Amino acid sequence: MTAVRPETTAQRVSDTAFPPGFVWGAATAAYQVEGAAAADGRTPSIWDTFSHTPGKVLNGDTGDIAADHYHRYRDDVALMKDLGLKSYRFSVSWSRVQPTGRGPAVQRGLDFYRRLTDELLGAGITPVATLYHWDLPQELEDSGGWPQRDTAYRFAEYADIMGRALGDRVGVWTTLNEPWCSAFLGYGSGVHAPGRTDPAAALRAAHHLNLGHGLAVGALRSVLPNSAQISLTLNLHQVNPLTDAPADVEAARRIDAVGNRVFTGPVLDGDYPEDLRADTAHIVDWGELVHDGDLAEISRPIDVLGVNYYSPTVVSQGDKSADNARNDGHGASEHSPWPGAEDVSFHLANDRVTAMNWSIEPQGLYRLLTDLAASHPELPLMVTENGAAFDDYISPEGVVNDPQRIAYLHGHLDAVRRAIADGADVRGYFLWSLMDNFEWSYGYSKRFGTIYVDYSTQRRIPKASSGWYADVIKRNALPDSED
Ligand code: BGP
Repeated sequence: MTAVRPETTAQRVSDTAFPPGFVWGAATAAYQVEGAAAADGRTPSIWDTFSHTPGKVLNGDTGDIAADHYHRYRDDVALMKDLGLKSYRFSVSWSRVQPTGRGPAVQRGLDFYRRLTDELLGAGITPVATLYHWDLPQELEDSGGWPQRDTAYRFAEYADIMGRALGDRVGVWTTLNEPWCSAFLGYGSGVHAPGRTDPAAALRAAHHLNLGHGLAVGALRSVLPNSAQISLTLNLHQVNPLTDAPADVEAARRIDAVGNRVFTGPVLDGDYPEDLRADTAHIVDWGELVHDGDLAEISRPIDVLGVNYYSPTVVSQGDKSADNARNDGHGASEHSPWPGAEDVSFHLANDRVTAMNWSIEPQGLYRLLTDLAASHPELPLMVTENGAAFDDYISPEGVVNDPQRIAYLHGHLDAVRRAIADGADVRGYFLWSLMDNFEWSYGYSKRFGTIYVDYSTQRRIPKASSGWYADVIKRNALPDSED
């Protein structure tokens, strides 16, 4: 029997509404959407090399053409305007603006981002620029990549170039997107570019990504106006032990250390956690890796923390099941992306899964946001990615119905709203993704967009979730469940 809750209209509104000025956005990343891989002086990044290496990406897909956003950005901005987006989060292709990763910038590359941001501003959409979404210039990888300390200094130089080039029109900046993936999938499990499988290199990469972030914050602060907002986006793992058994709780601690606190420790709290150093002392010499002064650079204050969330992480100790790699959600490899926690097992949180086989659990996002608010109450938060892949297709009537995505977004936006109501300072939400795109090692097989892309014609078809999201944006509130 369903109980009728005695609610007033005012309570019902506050049960669905977001704070005034809440930032409604959508996100993409350069290599996933731009295409034009060799246009206007761009040189290969590690993702060009990796995707052109047989066997690395499903079906041999590459980002050579992708969604051709490089040429179609005007039409795409018009679609964003139709959606009513307040903000668009994109990333800059480093090798498009500084092909060798060193030295002077290429004007034609910078001009693309000038045109894109002008178009956005003209449409009343606030640009949010991410400097690094995994696409290191290949030349820098050839010199050692992120495990090499110099790469952090090269990144700061590139940040300086971008700050000078776009600082007059971009007010919100993110240094790195999901450095966990860059370090541990790129250099640990090898399922991402550059595909190395060396746990020591992965930990070294993590430190140099942190250092690059800190140096880039310094570089950006010195060239941007005081009003600029600078952030870092992390894919924090919302870790839960499978049972209360001490061994499972210990497994959760280890994954939290090498999945989360390896970044939040130095960036937000000024040091690497002792337990992380101890767990990985047999893999890397932290005393040699972390130089005097590094932690002061890395912990420079940021204005907002970007949080990407898709699914929770459930772990247990031992009992290594065959599903281990698949269930950690990060792709199958014989090599673990979890240095010092290689024997931890991963489990689905429930069997309601997306096309990525990631459990759908909105409460994980609520917990992540409220836990961050409790541990770092002064730090504003922004959900910089959330969304889901489903097997979308064009119906005979020519439309794309994606009710599962609508349900996913509704559940997760409600989790954000509840976190705000319970005191978390969440400033905005960016749907991943604006449009279908190159989903890394899954190629074009996974569709995350709220806009469908027919890759054979590059035709864009807004999915049903687009209309739903546009309505949420317009009302600044979720629909009542009976809507
Ligand atoms: C983004 C990618 C997306 C998607 C997501 C998954 O930054 O660009 O395409 O893969 O991360 O994140 P995670 O692997 O952390 O769950």
